[in-house]
Amino acid sequence: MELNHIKDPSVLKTMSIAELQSLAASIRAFLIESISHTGGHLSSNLGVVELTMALHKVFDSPTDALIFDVGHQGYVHKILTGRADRFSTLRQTDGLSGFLKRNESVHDVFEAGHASTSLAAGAGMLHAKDITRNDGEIVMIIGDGALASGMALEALNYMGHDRRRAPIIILNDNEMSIGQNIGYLSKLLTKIRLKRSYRTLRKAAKKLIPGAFKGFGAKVERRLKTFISGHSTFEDLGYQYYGPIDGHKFSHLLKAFRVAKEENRPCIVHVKTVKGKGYAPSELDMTGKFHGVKPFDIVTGETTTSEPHERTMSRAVADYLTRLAHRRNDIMVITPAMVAGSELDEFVRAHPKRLIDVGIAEQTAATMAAGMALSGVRPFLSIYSTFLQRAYDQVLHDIARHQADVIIGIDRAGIVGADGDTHQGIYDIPMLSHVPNLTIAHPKNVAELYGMLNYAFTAHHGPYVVRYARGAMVDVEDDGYDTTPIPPSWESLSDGTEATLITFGACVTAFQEAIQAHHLPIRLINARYIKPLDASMLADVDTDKPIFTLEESTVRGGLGEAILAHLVEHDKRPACFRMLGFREAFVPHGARDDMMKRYGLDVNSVLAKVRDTLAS
Ligand SMILES: Cc1ncc(C[n+]2csc(CCOP(=O)(O)OP(=O)(O)O)c2C)c(N)n1
Repeated sequence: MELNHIKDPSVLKTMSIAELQSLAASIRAFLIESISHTGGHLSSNLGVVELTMALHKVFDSPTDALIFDVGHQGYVHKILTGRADRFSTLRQTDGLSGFLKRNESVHDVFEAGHASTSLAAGAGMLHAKDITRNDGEIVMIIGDGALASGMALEALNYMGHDRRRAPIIILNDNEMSIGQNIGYLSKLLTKIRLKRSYRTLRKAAKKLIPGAFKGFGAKVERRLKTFISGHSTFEDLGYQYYGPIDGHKFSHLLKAFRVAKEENRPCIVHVKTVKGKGYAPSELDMTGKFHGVKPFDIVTGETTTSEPHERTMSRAVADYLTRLAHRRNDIMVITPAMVAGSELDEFVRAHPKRLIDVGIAEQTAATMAAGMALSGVRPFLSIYSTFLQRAYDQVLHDIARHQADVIIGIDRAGIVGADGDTHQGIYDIPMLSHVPNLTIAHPKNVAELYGMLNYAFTAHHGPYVVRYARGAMVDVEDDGYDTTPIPPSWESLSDGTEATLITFGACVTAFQEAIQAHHLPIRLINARYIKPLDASMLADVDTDKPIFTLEESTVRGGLGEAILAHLVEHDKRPACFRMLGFREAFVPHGARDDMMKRYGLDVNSVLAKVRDTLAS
């Protein structure tokens, strides 16, 4: 069947198992081929081909709401809901989103990007049914990684208590988060899977050796049973439990989903899938390399873009930490499930006991860092800007209030590109800049990053935040490691007298080059510390001439507002003050450069604005 011809999931309704299997094979081949060109979330989607098809066969979307947690595994759902023809534009500017989007399809009932929201969203939809009288089912599809997060566990606890409502939770258990899963819940799921094997074993043993489980055998069996008692945990929480089901066998999936549909109390269907199913490099991947991929060669599995060979800021941070941990034994790194994303694999190899991956648990990661710091260890909390949003209270209440010596490395600060609106790193400055005791830095390059880290680890007391962007930074190799510490201060990089431009990050160098090349009469200030402001440099800024601030962040609550407030408070009212950055908008997915241009924040657009102001 031509996948482009699928307009909606009704095509599945009359299909036989053989036809479903054949379509599943086509979908898998299509995913591998298409993602090899565009990049995207490969493994998670390959794992849920049969699962998603079976859901769409048994349930009637959108009357029945299918809520996909995160949404990164929603590609099969997209194909079945008429979007196969747009896959060549996946995650590109103005193209198909890599997550579910309500404006793409009526079948996308709830959007995400951050993990573990599906159960709470479903709980809300269940309550809404009391008023709307909508009688559709509410089906939540969540991975074993996401289920272990606090948000998911809270909603699991909440929904289990109400036996009048009938949420259907589909647990997609592939024993993996991005990389290997961690925590007790993953052990519990293993126990449950073992129980199934045990049942099969017991049946076989009874057939072969009558009386196998009498006397001493019975004792062994009792022991085994106590060990393998995982399933009752879900039952104890109030759910009818079905599983584990083979997630690649249509007959099993269809049967289980039909039973769940008839159930009139909370139920969980535990589906066992293989992450990356059908593509060997992806099936064998234990580190998360194929979870989210760049364009790749299908035969070798190797990336076809040059980017990975370049040195990223994440990599520079990881290299620094790896070397530092050789010198100092009080350094620990904490990450909430992002070892691969933040390129910490090398650190783990070098210092396996010094990295703690807490799973998708940003709040726990932040408070753990505080606890560690107050116990004499120097933790580096490595966290994406977007996911730090989950841990605002923990940063404020546990880290900052205690003046804990935690260094927070904010990865993916700024525009992130293909992941889009749910992942943009443009909210952490407003979120953190008003928090007492925090110092916030953002280097323009690797050398500056190392100078800041040297300062943070050797001279700074209290919490220290260092932000760095996604993408390649090729300026300095490891020899920058011993760079002189850079304490809070700004640097003035050109001495033009007609206007001042204050900014930070990688764009500083681009502006410096453009100002020099075009002999522009602009004073350029590198505000490498967003907090504290450099009061002595601000005292020296010419407020009779236009001042521009530029940040790859939201303007409200950002650096520009802080500078303006400071100047006004110090009786230096600027004649003309323009704050450039993102206004009230969620910035969609697409190439970073495209987005910067679209919002008028690229070097050329900014300099054009400065020129216009000077000319007027
Ligand atoms: C709050 C939050 N933290 C981290 C992530 C990054 N992330 C995306 S998918 C994923 C793993 C999810 O694992 P699982 O739920 O088991 O789904 P799978 O991909 O294995 O199917 C992680 C950590 C995220 N999206 N949201």
